[in-house]
This record gives sequence, C-alpha cells and structure tokens, in this order.
Amino acid sequence: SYHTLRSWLEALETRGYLKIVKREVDPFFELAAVAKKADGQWAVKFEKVKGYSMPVVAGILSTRQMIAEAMGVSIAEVVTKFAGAQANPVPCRLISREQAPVKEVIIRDHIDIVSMFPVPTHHEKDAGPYITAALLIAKDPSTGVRNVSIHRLQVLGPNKLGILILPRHLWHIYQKAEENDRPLEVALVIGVDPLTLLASQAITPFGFDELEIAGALHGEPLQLVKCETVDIEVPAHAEIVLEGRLLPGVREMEGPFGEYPKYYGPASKKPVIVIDAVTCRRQPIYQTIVAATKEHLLLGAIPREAGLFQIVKQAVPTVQAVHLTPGGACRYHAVIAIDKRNEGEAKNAMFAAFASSAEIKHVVVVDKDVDIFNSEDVEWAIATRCQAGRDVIIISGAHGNKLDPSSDDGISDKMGIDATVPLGAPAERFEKIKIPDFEKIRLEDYLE
Ligand code: FMN
Repeated sequence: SYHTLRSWLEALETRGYLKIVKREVDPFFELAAVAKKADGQWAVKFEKVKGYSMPVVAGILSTRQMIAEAMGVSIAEVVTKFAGAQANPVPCRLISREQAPVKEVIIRDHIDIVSMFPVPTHHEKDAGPYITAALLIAKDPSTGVRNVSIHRLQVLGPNKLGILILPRHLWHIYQKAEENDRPLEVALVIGVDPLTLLASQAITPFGFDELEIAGALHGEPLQLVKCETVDIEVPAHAEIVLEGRLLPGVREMEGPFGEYPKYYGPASKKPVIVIDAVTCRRQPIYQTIVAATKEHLLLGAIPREAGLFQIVKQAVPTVQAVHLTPGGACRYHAVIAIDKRNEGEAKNAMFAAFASSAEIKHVVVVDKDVDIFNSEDVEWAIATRCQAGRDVIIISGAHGNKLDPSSDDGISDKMGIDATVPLGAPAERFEKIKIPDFEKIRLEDYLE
C-alpha cells in the first residue's frame, strides 16, 4: 500500500489520474475552480501558486476508482474492506524523531500560517482562507484515547484558527477540557497517505482511535512520532503538522464557508485554536480539499456506507449493497438493494438505515436487479414499482443534520420509499425487458 502522500501522488501519475498545473494560479478562487473542474476525474498538483513556492495538491481521492486502488481492491469491495478494517483495528507504532520525515523542519517562533502555507480561499462568500484537509488529532483528557477528525479551519490571525466542531466526538472531548477550564492539546496533520485520510472519517463508537483503522487498511501498524509541544502522536510520514491548543471559554466569529451540501454554513462564534509550533518535511506539499467536491463527499460516504451496510445487514441479512448518492450530498439519501425474502423487509431496511445515522433523511429500497449506483435505474424502480399511498412512510420531527437548510436547526422529517416488487406479484409483471446477448455486443464491431 501507499504509505505517504508522495508515493500516492506517484501512483496517481503513473495511472494517468494526476494532472500537473505548471501555470501560475491564484490561491483566491482560481486554484479551487481548477480543482473543482478536474474533480471526479483527476487529482491536480499546482506547482506555482501565486505568492508561494510550496506546491498544492487537490482531489487525491476524488473517485471510487482511486479509493479502490488505494485500498488494493475492486470498487465493489471498498465498503466491505473498510468495514473489515474497522472491525479489526491494528495498533500504531511509535518511531523516533530522527526517523520521522515530518521532523525535518521544526519552527517554534514567528508562526504566520498564511505566509508559510498556500492556504487557498475556495468559494465566493467564504470568510477567507481555510485549511480543509488537516487531520485534527486530540486525546480524551480522561482516558488518553486518541480521536481523529477533519474540520474546516478559518485562518483568523497569524497563529490563530477558528474551527467548526459539530456535536460528535471531538466536541465531547473539548467539552471535558473546557469544563475544567483547560486547553485541549491538538495536532493538525496535513498531507497524509490516502488510507489514513479515509480512516479519519470512520464513524466509530466514542473512544475509538481512527489511526488504528488506518493501520488495518494498510495491513500493518501506522508509524507515529511524538509532537514537540503537545502530548500527541502524529503520522511520522505526513507533510506538515501544526501543534496547538483549543482554548477553553473562547469563541470568535468564524464563517461563512461553502459546505458539502452546496450551501454556505453561516458565520457564528466558534472555538479557537492557537498554533505554538510547526513541523514539516524539507520541501512540503500542501493539500487542500475543495468543499462539496466528489472528494469531500466520497471521503464521508465510504465509511458511512460501511457502517450503514453492517447495520442494515443485522435487520435484513439479504442486503446486497448500499449507496449514499452524490445528489444527496453523500449523506442524506441512501439507496439500499435487498434480495427480499419476506414481505415488509424493505421497511425494516429503512428503519435500520434511519437508526444508523441521523444524517440519513430519505431512503429508497430496491430489489437486487436495480443498479443502485445508477440514479436513472433507481428512479426507474421508483417510477414503476412504488405506489406512494402504500409504499412511502414519513416520520416527522426526528433529529437530522443542521447543515440541511430545510431542517429546523437540525430537526428533520424522514421519508422511506419502498420500490421493491411485492413478493406475491406475478413474476412477468415486473420482469425487466432484455435482449439476449445484449451485454456481449460491442458497438464498434457493427458501426463503421
Ligand atoms: N466535521 C465537523 O464537525 N466540522 C467540520 O468543519 C468538518 N469539515 C470536514 C471537512 C472535510 C473535507 C471532511 C472530509 C470532513 C469534515 N467533517 C467536519 C467531518 C468529520 O471530520 C467527520 O465526521 C469525522 O468522522 C468526525 O469524527 P469524530 O466523530 O471522531 O469527531
């Protein structure tokens, strides 16, 4: 597997998945625009960012194919491979500072984030430059267990960042520190290998170290090294580490910021991180993830699909596959294919999906002859196998996602659509038409 961002970029280039931009780009909007145009097709390395000598990469995991290659499996195996890694974590290994490339340069004084790093501004109404691809590593003050997550980070001052922390694990850990009026030590890690990046998005029970999932995906322990100014270990082969403290009792204005559902998350007072030290490789590569791109959505989708699949499987053992669709921001819309054996199982699959994550808002359940990765096929099933009065269930006033602007500050309705064929229906009524040997025909052999 690929143990560094660098070796992954080489692999992407060899496969034709990486484009190099030699022309100078402006970190204000132009870089994000080019990355967004390439999104879903190519990763991009910007060699010349206006005002900086450091290169910037974007889109390094922007297709299911790239994710499958990073994992060394086929696209169809990605979700089960991730679920397997999550079920069998591999503890990390500590290496010495001398062995760690991320310690080649250590800076403790005069830290000025935007003059040191080409932090881009992505969308029109973003409040300014944002760090978007940093793994935030922190430890639960009462157990010492590590937590890893990615957060949008607005550069508020030379060594000051504003952070959005949704009410998940990091928030819980930060609350524990804040209750005791103590800062929470953090490390922000930029430019890790693709599997560690993906593992950071795992949906785990509280008290689970995501870096151990990275180890499981690699099939060997992830190598970590101790930080300089905080009691935290970070991936030793990363490009850049910012060490700092999440301050207790401090809130400053952060936002707006263009978010994954393709809306702006509003400005409000948020917690603040102060950076005390920077360590990096000698000529580091800066990484950015442009919000609402395929890369952003897929990073969240794969671990969520893995969790969703496991939970639906408990309710309906014949589940074939699950898909969090890009049109649903890879969070709100789930499509589930089952091999229905008992009437009513489609509804049980829906209940399991709703229970698996508050973010899931609309669930469509289809039979196994529907390609759930093809939205036209899914729509066909809804169009021809569903009667709304019989097959649609609506639950009002459940907990949803605050970033869904149609929700009432996160309170949201849920809808399930059963687009499976009733078991007792005559088989020929719902038989999909087909031409014998259609799959074998190659159009090139017939057209001149
Ligand atoms: N989660 C947040 O709470 N705030 C953010 O600003 C945020 N930004 C993200 C940006 C990117 C590019 C990605 C891929 C994810 C982002 N997330 C954000 C999602 C969290 O990183 C993710 O849900 C993580 O699993 C949460 O971990 P935790 O439950 O251990 O805290």
